[in-house]
Amino acid sequence: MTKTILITGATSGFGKASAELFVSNGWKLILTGRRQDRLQELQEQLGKTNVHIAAFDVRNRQQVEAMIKDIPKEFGNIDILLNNAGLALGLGPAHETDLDEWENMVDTNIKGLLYMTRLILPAMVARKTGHIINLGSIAGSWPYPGGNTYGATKAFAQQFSRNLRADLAGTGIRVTNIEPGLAESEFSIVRFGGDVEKAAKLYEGTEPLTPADIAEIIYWTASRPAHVNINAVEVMPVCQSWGNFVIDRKK
Ligand code: NDP
Ligand code: 8X3
Repeated sequence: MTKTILITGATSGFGKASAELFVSNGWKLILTGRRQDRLQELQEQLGKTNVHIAAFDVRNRQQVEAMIKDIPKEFGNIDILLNNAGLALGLGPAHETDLDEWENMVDTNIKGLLYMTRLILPAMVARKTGHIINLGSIAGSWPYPGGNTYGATKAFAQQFSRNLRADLAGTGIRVTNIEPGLAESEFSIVRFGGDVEKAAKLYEGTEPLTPADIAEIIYWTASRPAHVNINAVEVMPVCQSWGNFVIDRKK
């Protein structure tokens, strides 16, 4: 039977690359994000019969509830929820950041993920099959200057994924947390408030991960045999490692 994946944040980056990969492997897609025009383009590109689109904001619980109610019957059996929508805002030190930006990251990366998971899970448990795949980050395990709230939201995704596994023991539901490092998408453009040049500078002279790299890892975790649960995948580009710890040397 054709399987269905619901992807949050499908309008760009990892979500879009995952949509392209899953549909090419015969999956049906529910694609979401705030940018309706991009969702429509994707639907045109990937095929109307296999793709349902829904534009909404994951921070808005009522919109999430309405979206789930409106899923057409033929897309109703969701096999994978890919909780991918997320963002980082700013890279300043904690004492200088904008509190609204912190709140936005918490609302998107934590509360959005919670709304989606809590509302989709019961049907998976009832069917005794399903897979929740969350987008964490290396920032959820490893601190760096300016990572502050972003990293903490990804630590939430990591620990929530583990706790979900504990709750879901015996249900057949799988849970995976994907933890990428430096990857080039719209992520840094968003992080730097739309400053495309500043974002491009971050990747200068590096060979970052690509959205296609991450989509392949997501697809791999999803296509393991049903008795295999990949708990987490931490992945960096070869050019990145743990070399950025700050040492305050007294002169
Ligand atoms: P992009 O900025 O390219 O994509 C982010 C996606 O999230 C977009 O489709 C955006 O859609 C969606 N989104 C953001 N806010 C909301 C919201 N409030 N409601 C609904 N959708 C939203 O970034 P990436 O593809 O790189 O990032 C995807 C995930 O991976 C994020 O969770 C990110 O934190 C994580 N990640 C990214 C890394 C990187 O270096 N790129 C590394 C590790 C993790 P729209 O704007 O249309 O709403
Ligand atoms: C994004 C990767 O290293 O910028 O999650 O935090 S990093």
